[in-house]
Amino acid sequence: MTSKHRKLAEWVKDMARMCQPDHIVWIDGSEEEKKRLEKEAFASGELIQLNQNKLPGCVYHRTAQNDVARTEHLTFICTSKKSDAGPTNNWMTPRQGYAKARAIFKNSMRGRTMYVIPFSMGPVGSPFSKIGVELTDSIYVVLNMRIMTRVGAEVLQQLGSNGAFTKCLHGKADLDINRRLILHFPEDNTIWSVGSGYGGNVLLGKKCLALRIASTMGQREGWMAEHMLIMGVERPNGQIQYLAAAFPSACGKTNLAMLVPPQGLARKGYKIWTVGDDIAWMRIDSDGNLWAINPETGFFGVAPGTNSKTNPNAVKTVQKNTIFTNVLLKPDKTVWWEEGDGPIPAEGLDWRGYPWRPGQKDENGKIIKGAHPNSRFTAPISQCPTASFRLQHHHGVPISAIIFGGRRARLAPLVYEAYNWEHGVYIGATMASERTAAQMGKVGEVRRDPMAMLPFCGYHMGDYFKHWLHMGKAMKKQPKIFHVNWFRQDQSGKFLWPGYGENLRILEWILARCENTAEASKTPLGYVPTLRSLDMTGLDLSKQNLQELLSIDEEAWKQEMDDHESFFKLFGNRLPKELRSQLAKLRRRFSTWK
Ligand code: GTP
Ligand code: SPV
Ligand code: MN
Repeated sequence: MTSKHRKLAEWVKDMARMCQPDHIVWIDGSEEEKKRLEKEAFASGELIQLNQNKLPGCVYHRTAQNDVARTEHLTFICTSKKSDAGPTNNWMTPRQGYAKARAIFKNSMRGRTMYVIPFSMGPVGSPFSKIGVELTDSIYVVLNMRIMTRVGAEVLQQLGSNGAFTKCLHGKADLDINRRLILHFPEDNTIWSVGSGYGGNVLLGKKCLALRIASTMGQREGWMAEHMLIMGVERPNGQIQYLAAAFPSACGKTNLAMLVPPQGLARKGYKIWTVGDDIAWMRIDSDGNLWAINPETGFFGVAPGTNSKTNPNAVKTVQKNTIFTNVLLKPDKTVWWEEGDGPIPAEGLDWRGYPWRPGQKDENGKIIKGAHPNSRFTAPISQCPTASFRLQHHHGVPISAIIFGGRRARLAPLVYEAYNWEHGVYIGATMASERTAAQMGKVGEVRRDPMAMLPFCGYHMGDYFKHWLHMGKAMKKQPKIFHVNWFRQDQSGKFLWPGYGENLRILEWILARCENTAEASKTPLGYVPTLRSLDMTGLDLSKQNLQELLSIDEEAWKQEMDDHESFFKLFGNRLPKELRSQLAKLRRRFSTWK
């Protein structure tokens, strides 16, 4: 396979001249190709074939030990002007970026093959969709991209002889963290990633293109690229309402997107439809409303904590054709992870490849985990029992509500509703969450993560807030905006809310609010459910706990508002005045409360 696209062919040649691969192979997306690549990777040890009776089509991969999560400190937005990257991004000039990375890429593919992956984010040919071409020297990346995106001949055909595409270059080089860079060049529609083999750093269609680069395109072209799940909730009358929800990494998007209704609500006959679990591209359609697609075709989900109780649909999804990364390998060539299904295995090889037994401790007395906390599965959405029938739909689904949320052990109530779009943008802009294992750094530290986009917004975040306000004004009917917190804890550090499937009780309230049929009380934060407005049938939760979950601690919020204020200072005069005025309104509501 080659291309009649002259610029594409030239670019591939240029990159090959720099990286010096022994071979160049164009990816066509065929089954035969998959078998061939797997066989090669089994032989080299890049992949291990799993038990084909128990896990047909599944493979296993380990990354380097220092390469298990996104490295935000090595991720850069390379623009001519620093102010275009803004205060929340690492910045270099394009010149610096290319020069630094070129030195690492140079000759780095000697003895290796360079794969050329034409891919489409979004259904091929949809008005939402964007095309990219990723060059990589990793079979693992090729096999992941084949699951996560639409690849191959069909995409090349759509590209034609001079279509636009994002130039994505990835090389493992020597996997040295000191020679690792994830660079974005929005002015050139280009991404260069070198020195890593971890998902979010190397599957360039995902965070790099579909969020960082796409967010800049969205700002320019009048649409939105967001770190959001998309799901539909169907009622027995057949009516489906769709929600989009932005939670930071490892805060529950995959779980919510495919939730199973709890026993107590079974009589109501809800059915859940999963459209996406990580990324939403949203635009205003000809009806004036907000519509969304999931540009991906697979899940790259967190493994630990996934089991038949917490997420039965994910468990069913990963029984075949799945790539497991950094989980525990059992002697029978099946896999396991902490809080996974089945008995804790008596032995296995841990994510680093070392012999492992339960309870084993390291030299500091800490329990050694079998699976890395950020170990992941890559699986096709089409295998999910709740996969939406609209996944291939070129116009996506209409969005009724947008939900923000994060991990806040103390502060944020279980759910509240914004007074209007502008207030909702304020809630999104001031979101915060405790850090998880999905990014390198100290786990548990609270950080502001506006719209869950802190690591993913490809331009000045002040302008990003402005874009949100602008989009709201351009819509005929704005979705309502909510904030949720599944992670509130009691004094002893136990979660107050059972979460997972039970979250449907909160979604039910949210959807009823969208139709003005649920009760709420006015608070300084927004509308909060009255105790009787939530259906708690079959849930063993004391009234006292529910009250605590919905409570607002005025003193703590005073501190929080001061924090919002100092966070806003970061954006200087590029902070939209509407957000400053929302903060003043919030302060005023607190001062006249009770
Ligand atoms: P990324 O793929 O990193 O963007 O993460 P995500 O937002 O899709 O998070 P995911 O659904 O994978 O959940 C991450 C972790 O949070 C898992 O360990 C889950 O078990 C846990 N989790 C998810 N939902 C809930 C919930 O409702 N309550 C509690 N307590 N934990 C949850
Ligand atoms: C996240 O960290 O938000 C993820 C996983 O979804 S990764 O693709 O690695 O970024
Ligand atoms: Mn994510």
